[in-house]
Amino acid sequence: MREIVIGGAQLGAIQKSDSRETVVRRMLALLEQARQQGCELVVFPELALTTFFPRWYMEDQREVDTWFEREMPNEATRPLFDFSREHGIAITFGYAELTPEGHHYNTSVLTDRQGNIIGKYRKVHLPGHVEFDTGRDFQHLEKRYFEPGDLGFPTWENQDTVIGMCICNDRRWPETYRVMGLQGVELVTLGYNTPSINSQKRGEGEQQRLFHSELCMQAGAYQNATWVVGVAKAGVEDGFPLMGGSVIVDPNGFVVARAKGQDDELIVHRCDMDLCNFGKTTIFDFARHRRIEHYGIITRQ
Ligand code: CDT
Repeated sequence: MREIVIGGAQLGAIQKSDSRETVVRRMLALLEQARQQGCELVVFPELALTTFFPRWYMEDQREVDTWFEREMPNEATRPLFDFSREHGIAITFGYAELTPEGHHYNTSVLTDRQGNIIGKYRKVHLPGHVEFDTGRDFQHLEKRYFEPGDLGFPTWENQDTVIGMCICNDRRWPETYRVMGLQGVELVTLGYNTPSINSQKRGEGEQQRLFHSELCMQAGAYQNATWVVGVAKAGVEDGFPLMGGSVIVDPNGFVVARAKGQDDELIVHRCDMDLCNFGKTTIFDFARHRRIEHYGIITRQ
């Protein structure tokens, strides 16, 4: 058996005024819980270090850049990497990345169990809009502040497992999972910040949003015979509610762990990577069953 004890470390709300140091202390408390429960990998949400700042319209690029990290690890986040190294727990979390060349990405990193970064992913599917939108109840300005990721959907082999990452809105696109599935992915980790209500559609509330979120992750897991661990930043941030619903989904598409609340909360499951083998060698044996001559339209404009 190839087992990894995985923790999904849901974070509750982070207010605009909360410092990185405050948030990292909360993340360390979750990591300590994870250590006590024997976790070997802990998954944190998208933009884990700050409030979900794309809800705020900003015109001054200097102000925008205060939400970005220029290097990783940095002073504020180093304790996470130290904890990883000291206790042999791999971690993955999301943050806003400002590169030395001046590019802005919505990024996540993955470490090995020695606290070394072994993988980086930059969010490909950026939802929302560029300019202030008076037609919405609140803003979602990811397209204003980030460029689409330039790394594709890579996978890494670590802990005897093929691991890939995606971020939030990516989980709604079947192509995300399939591109990693074609690389033999066995574990997809992702974090999200999903508003509990639809800013453009009155009446679409939390229940429907939770349903769509799970629907996508369960389908992605089943159709690619992979574990999927999806972790929320939840709770009410400066008056704006984000849904919870962090889950661990097995390669048959079943939810095996689910967060109960909207605060900092750890969900844990002992994940057997060999559970991926059956689907990958039978109904989703891509080499035998895919009919790519009929799929060309997917990659045309
Ligand atoms: N962070 C993120 O990608 N959130 C989106 C909200 C979409 S509404 C503009 C999501 O897909 O959950």
